[in-house]
Amino acid sequence: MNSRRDVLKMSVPLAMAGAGVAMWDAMLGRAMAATPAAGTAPGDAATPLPYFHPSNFFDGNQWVLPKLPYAHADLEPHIDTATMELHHGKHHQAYVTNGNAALKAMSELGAEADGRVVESLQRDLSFNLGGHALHSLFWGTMGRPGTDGVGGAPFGRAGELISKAFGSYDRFKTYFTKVAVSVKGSGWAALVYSPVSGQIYTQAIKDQDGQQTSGAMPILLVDVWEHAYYLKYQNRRRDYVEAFYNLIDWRAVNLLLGA
Ligand code: MN3
Repeated sequence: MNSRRDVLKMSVPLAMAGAGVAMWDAMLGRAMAATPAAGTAPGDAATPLPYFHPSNFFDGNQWVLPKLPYAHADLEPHIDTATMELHHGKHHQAYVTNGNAALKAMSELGAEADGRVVESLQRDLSFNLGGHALHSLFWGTMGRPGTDGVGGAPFGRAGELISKAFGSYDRFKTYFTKVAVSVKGSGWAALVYSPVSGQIYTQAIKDQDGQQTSGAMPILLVDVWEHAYYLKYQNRRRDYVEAFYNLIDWRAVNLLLGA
C-alpha cells in the first residue's frame, strides 16, 4: 500500500502531464520526426542544429532558453531589436528559471504539504512551463524577412490546411488578426492542429497557461502580451499583428505538422 507521501509524489507529476507539457512534447515529436539528422550544437553556423531539436530547450537536466535561429536584430523592422532582447533574453529566461524552480519544489514536496501548496505549485508549473513552450514555438515559427519561405503565402501542408479551413490565406489572416486583437489583457492567438481530426483551427489563449489549451497542438502563434509589442507599437496591437505576417516561417510550420 502506498504511503501518503508516495501518493502525493505520484499525483503531482500525473496532474502536470495533463497540462501543456504533453502537448509540447507531442509537437516537438512531430518536428523531430521530420527533421533530418544534422548538426552538432545549437548556434554552430557550420552545421546548424535544427532549432526544434530537444537539446535546444532541455539540456538533459533542466529546461534552457533556446538559441534562436536568427539574431535579435533580424526581425526588424517588424519586431524591433530592443523588444527581442527583453522578450527573449529576460521574459522568456524568467519563465525557464521559474519553471525549473517549480519542478525542484515539486520534487521536494513532503506529505505535510497541503492542497493549497499543491494548487499554487500547479499554477506555477502551468504558467512557467506553458510560457516556455509557447515562446519556444513562437520564436521557431518566425524567420528573417526576405529568407525563402518566410513572410509570403503558406505552401505545402500548411497551405493546404489553411485553404481547406479558411478558404484562402487572406481570409485566414483577417480571422486570425481578429482573434489576436480580441484577446482581453494578456494572451496569445494560436493556429492549432488536431492530430485526431486532421483539422486546424484558431485558439485564443489567456495569459500563457498550459492547462487552458486543448489537446490540439499549436503550429503558429503570436504573443499579444503588451511586452511583445509595446516599445514599438504602443497600443496599436493590430499593427503589430499585421507586421507579424511578414515574419512567419512556413518551413517551420510545415515541420511542426510533420510535413
Ligand atoms: Mn511573451
